[in-house]
Amino acid sequence: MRFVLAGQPNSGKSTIFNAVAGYRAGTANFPGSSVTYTISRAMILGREVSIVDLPGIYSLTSTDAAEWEALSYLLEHGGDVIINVIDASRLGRSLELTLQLLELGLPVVVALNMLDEARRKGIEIDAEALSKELGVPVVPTIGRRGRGLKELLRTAMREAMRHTTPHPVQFDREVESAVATVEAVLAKSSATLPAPARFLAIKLLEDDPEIRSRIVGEVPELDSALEQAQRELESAHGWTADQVVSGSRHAVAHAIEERVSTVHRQRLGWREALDRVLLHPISGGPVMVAVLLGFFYAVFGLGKFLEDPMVAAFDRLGASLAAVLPPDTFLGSLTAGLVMGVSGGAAIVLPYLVPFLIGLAILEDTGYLPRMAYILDNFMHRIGLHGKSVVPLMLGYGCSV
Ligand SMILES: Nc1nc2c(ncn2[C@@H]2O[C@H](COP(=O)(O)OP(=O)(O)OP(=O)(O)O)[C@@H](O)[C@H]2O)c(=O)[nH]1
Ligand SMILES: [Mg+2]
Repeated sequence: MRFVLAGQPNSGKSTIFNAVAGYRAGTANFPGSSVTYTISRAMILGREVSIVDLPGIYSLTSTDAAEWEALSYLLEHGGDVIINVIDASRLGRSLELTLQLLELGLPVVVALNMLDEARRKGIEIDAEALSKELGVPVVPTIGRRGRGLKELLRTAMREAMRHTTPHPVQFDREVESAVATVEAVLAKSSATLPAPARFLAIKLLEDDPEIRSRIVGEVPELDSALEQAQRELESAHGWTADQVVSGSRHAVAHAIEERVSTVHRQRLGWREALDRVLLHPISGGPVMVAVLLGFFYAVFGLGKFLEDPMVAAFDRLGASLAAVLPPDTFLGSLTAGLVMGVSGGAAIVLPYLVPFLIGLAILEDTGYLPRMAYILDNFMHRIGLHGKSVVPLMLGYGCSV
C-alpha cells in the first residue's frame, strides 16, 4: 500500500509526513524546502504503508524541476491514494493543483490543512461542500498540532481499498470541447498511454514539452487534431491555448473557493499587530538590528558563561595529568596535546555553537527568520542575492565562533 502526499509548497506535507512516519524529513518555514521526494514506512490501521512526501509544486508540468519530479513520480509509480495537502488559508490557489491531481485517475483525499491559519484570517470553509464540489473526501487538519491526522489516514486507507477514481471537474465549454477532440484521438489510438487520455489531452493543449515529446511520436495522427484544437481556442480568446486552459482552471478553482468559503472581518490579533511593527518599512529595520544584537549578545553572554568554567576544568585536568606524566616525556606531551585539543573543541567552540543553533531554531520557529528575509529582500537584491540568503549568512556566523 502506498500513500503519496502532494501539494503546494509550504502547505504542510512534510509536517504531516513526519507526524505519520515519525521521521524528520525537511520541514522549514520557507517554501520549496523539499526538492526531491522522501519515502518512509509506517504501520497504519494494522497495515504496512509506504508514505511518499513529494516536493511542493504549484502545477503538474515538466518545465519546472520539482514539478517534473512530482509528475514523473506519479506517472511512473502512481500510488494507492494521493493525499493532496492544501493550505486552507489560500484555498483558490491550492485548488488549481487539486483540479490537476483529480485528472490522474488515482484515488484522491484532500487534507484541508492550516485551518488555524485560515480561521485567523477570518476564513471559514465548509469542508462538506468542498468535498461535494470536488467529488472526493475532504478532511480538515491542523498538521502542526496533529489534529485530524487519524481521520485523514482512515479516509485515505478507505479510498485506497476502494480504488475510487475521482470524476474530474469540468472546465468551461470551449476548453471542454478542445479537450474532448484531443482525448478522442488518444482514446482511439492503440498506443499505451502513461496516464488517462483526458489528463494527457489537457497537458498537450497546454503544450507541455515532455508530455508532447512522449505522446506525439506514439500517436502520429494527433498532430493535426491538436493543432486545430489549439488554434480554435486561440482564435476564440486571443490568448495562447496554454493561457486559455490555465485561465479556465484558475476561474473554476476560484469559483469553487467562493462557493465553499465565507470570509468574516479579520480580527486584528496580537500576531497581526506585532507583524505591523516587525514588517513595517520604517520600524522593521531597527527592530531587526535590535533582535540581531540581542541574539548575538545572548549567544556570546551564554557562551562566555559556559566557556570559563569548562576551560578551567580542562586546565585543572591538564595540570593534574602533568603532575603524573611530566610534559617533557613523550607520553606527557602527547596527553597535554590531547587535553588541549579536546578542550579547544569542547570548551571553546561548543559553548558558543550550541546556544547559537538553539537561538537560530527559535528565530526560525517563531517565524522571525522568514520575516528577516522579507525585510532584507530589497537590499539583498541590490547585491545580487535573494532575501532568503540571510539564512546561510547567519549560519556563516556559526562557523566564525
Ligand atoms: N499554522 C499552521 N502551520 C502549519 C500547519 N502545518 C504545517 N505548518 C507549518 O508550515 C510550515 C511548512 O510546513 P512543511 O511541512 O515544511 O511544508 P511542505 O508542504 O513540506 O513544504 P515544501 O517542502 O516546501 O513543499 C512549517 O513551519 C510547519 O510547521 C498547520 O496546520 N497550521
Ligand atoms: Mg516538505
